[in-house]
Amino acid sequence: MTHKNSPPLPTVLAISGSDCSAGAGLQADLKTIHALGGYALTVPTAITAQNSQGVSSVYPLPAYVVQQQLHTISEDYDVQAIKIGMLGNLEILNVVIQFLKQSNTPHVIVDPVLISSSGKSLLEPDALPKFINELLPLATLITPNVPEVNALLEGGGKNLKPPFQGQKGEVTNVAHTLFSLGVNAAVIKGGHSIEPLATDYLVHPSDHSEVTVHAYSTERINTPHTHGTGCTYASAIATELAKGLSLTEAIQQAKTYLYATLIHAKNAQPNYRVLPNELEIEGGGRKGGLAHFYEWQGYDKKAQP
Ligand code: PXL
Repeated sequence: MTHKNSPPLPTVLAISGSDCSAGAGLQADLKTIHALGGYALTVPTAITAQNSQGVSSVYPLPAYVVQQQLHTISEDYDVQAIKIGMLGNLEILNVVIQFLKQSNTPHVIVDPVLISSSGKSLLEPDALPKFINELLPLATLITPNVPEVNALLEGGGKNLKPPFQGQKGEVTNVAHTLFSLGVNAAVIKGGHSIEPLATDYLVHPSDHSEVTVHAYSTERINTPHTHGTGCTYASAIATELAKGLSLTEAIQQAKTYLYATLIHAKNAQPNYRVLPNELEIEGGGRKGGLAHFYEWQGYDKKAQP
């Protein structure tokens, strides 16, 4: 009997830290990649203890445990895109660099997460020079926010004065500086910028050392539930690239997905305990995760944050 298989799913390898609250990190990667129709392979680099109010501790895994996972996966799977988030320390960074050097995966997206929004270090500072000089050039695309752009430029000895604020007029100069550090292409995210819209700028080099800039804008969404937006965005871009979309189309699709997951986030929260400050601060000061499966779970489609 012949059995016709469906085509395989676009296969994305996510290398990042575990977030036990499932808002950010590897769990956000896994949800995003599957919600968008891909298959996620998941290699944790670290275990974090965290909830919607912040990260309390970070435990990087032994580097050989990361290396073994990458080796075993690459023996069996043909990966179309790799998404890299939290790496934790220098030993794990070294393992990932060695892995990328012998991999032929066409799309490598690095989300340069250096510190969590609650202030915990997600990459030990002694790993930053190697992260900049050796990992970034192996990425086909990086996805820094405004503080991360400044941290990368400073770590690479190219800090701008005044620092980058995320405005359109600054983007070309910032792009040239990132390219001088070996960056191949970047989505500079506008979530933390001072512009009225949330505008992200894709920058990549074109002929005659010019910079090509594409802008992607949405209105800013007023919601406290933004935990995992960076992880989700980078994973969504990786999945769309794994499907075969062009870079500009993949970013547009990912931006549209991210917007929908933010708009519906209020209606996709777990049961929280009632805390003493609950009555004073709306949401109890919590920063919950996104509505990754907003299309499937019968959320109120008209609900606004
Ligand atoms: O959003 C950055 C990030 C990435 N990876 C892990 C995290 C966080 C932020 O909390 O916990 C594991």
